[in-house]
Amino acid sequence: MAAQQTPPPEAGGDSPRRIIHIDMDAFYAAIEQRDHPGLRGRPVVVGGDPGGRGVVATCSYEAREYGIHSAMPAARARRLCPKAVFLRPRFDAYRRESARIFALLREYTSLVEPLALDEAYLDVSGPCREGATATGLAREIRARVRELTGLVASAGVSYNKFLAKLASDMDKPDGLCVITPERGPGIAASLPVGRFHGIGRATEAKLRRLGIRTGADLGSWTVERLRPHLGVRADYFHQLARGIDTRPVRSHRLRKSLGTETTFARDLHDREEMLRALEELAGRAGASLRRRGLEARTLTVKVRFDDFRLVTRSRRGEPPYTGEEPMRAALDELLDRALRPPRPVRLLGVTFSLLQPADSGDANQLDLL
Ligand code: DCP
Ligand code: MG
Repeated sequence: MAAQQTPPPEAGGDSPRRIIHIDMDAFYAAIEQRDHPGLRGRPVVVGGDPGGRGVVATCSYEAREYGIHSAMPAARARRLCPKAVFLRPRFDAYRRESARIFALLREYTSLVEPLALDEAYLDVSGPCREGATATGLAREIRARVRELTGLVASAGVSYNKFLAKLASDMDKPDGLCVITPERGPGIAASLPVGRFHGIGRATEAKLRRLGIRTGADLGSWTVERLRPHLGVRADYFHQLARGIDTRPVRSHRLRKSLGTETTFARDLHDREEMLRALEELAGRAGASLRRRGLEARTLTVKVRFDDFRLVTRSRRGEPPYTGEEPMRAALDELLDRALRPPRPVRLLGVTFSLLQPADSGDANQLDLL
């Protein structure tokens, strides 16, 4: 009942935390438009070769009006908007801007958690500055980022990470949105579960089959009933549905690996089909690698067979994997080594590990990670 909803009693005592989520607008594309004034106001797509099999890393908001978005094949983007300007990424420039932005964020608190080159959580619950509200700080950060870099940051302010990130997306681009403890539970309740942190397409489809579409639907189930469907994550999602998220902001989050996997509704028998699935998984994992400005020394393919036997096969990349390169040959080799002997497959996964900053050696970049 809405009338009975009180602000969530989150960990950390009676006073709610104050979290800011910063996310730069069209980050790579905005840097290109800033550095090449002729591109301002025009559809700009940054990514792979539209003549080949490249994908879109990001695009300017002008390009988004044509339906272009991240992770789409660049060839398709060009069909949607032939007059768009296609550029290859200049990672050095993006990393340099990122380092400057993070240095600025750290003036406000040491509790800065990077999520990507252009994205971070700040916990400003502590004594940041006498009398400053989190919203006031977010406003100031946005103004200073613009002054320092000529780029636009959107910000979300709330009492936890989940809602702060949601908020930064709400008024994008050039947005500042605040979700108060009074509004949080209602917003979480009305949210489609696909927007929840950690609920991907597969989980979303599974929940839909159970008749769960929104946070309110999810919250109306008990954790015990959800557990068979969501496993260990049932509690976490159940809390999100009520606007509760106790994850702390971690300033030194050292990632060891990055990967993604999927369990198929029906076992795969066809090798070509397996290879295509692996390519898709590698594409997604590669995008997270690029977003974080990382490269990986090792690529691992994970296969679970219909008899539940699990096999992993790895290989080293020389030079390291950046998430940019065609993966088919490497995946083909790993699949070959895993399928001995061949059997139907119920799960496939791709993981990048032994991560390092792309073109390492930059102290600021190491700091960012
Ligand atoms: N990126 C990428 N591949 C993806 C997604 C993103 O290479 N599949 C890169 C390019 C983006 C940067 O990471 O500029 C930041 O990602 P965001 O999701 O924050 O996207 P943008 O900053 O470009 O746009 P916005 O945040 O305004 O939606
Ligand atoms: Mg962004």
